Amino acid sequence: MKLGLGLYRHMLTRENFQFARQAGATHIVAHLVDYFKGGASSDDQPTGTERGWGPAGDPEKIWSLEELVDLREAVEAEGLKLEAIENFDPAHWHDVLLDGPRRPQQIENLKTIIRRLGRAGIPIMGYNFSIGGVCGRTTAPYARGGALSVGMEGPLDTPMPNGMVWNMVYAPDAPKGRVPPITSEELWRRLGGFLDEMVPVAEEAGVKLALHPDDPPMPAMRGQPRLVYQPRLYQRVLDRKPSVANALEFCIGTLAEMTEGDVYESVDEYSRQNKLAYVHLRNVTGKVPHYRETFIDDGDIDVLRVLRILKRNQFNGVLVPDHTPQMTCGAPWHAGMAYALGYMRAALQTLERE
Ligand SMILES: [Mn+2]
Repeated sequence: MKLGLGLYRHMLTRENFQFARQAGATHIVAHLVDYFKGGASSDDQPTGTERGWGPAGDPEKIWSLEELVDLREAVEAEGLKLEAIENFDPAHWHDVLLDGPRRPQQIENLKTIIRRLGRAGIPIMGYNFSIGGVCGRTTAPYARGGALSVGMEGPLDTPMPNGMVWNMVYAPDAPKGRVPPITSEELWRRLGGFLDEMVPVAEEAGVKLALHPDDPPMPAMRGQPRLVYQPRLYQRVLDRKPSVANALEFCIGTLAEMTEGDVYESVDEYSRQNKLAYVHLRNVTGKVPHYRETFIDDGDIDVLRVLRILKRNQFNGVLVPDHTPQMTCGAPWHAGMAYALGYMRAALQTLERE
């Protein structure tokens, strides 16, 4: 198992690559979507508002081969490897999620992105097939010592306005109105179509598509169904299109927030199938719709037990701290991440010696 750090777009700098290396990481997971244009404080994971995180990216500008290669080289220049890109930009695939008129063109663009990742030598594309996206969470001093953290204080049923998907705004001038609700079966049909078209391209490009479960894992949010909100639903994704390129961005915190199943059994079941492209690791207390993200040593999950299961099942991919509480100091995000990385590094060294 290898240790990595996830970095938001504005953090993809030499300083942050050095920070990751100094904290013991060997790999980087990079976000190219900018979640912070809506005014969220620039280092925190943003939480939703009525307009979500704000505007999506430029629909006409899909990520170029050159920028992907430049990023990989910048990461490698600091002695690290670029393991994955995390998340498509809603500007590039809103009609894939919504089954809108631009779907055929957007699918072609996503295929182009996957081929470019392959050519750039980036092995994984993480994605979250979700209409509501990461929404309905709150930020408050939930964690130990009053550290700012993320949680959930009940369901969010406010329907999404037109022009919004995945908790971002892709069409600010969309006519007034609400995105019409769909059924769960329709959402699975859309995922199936996406996998049928994308998986063969990913196989050929040598890239793994890795699906994140719904965060928060509720059966519905904002009037829209959600895909993977119980551990067993991950299996449905895998069975829909069996392939080495149809894999999981395995989020242990989200699994622990689910109302069914057992987090250790889920880790065992999916890692035994060798379906984990990479792992998001964090701790949490409670389950949806009332949970709080905690420091990695301080929640419901026995993290060492999780890591032992991964080791036993020979998972040799990358683990990144998912989110972490912000620590009270001049660099709240970095201190939180350094704390999580140090804990994870110690845990991995302990396992290596067992
Ligand atoms: Mn996650």
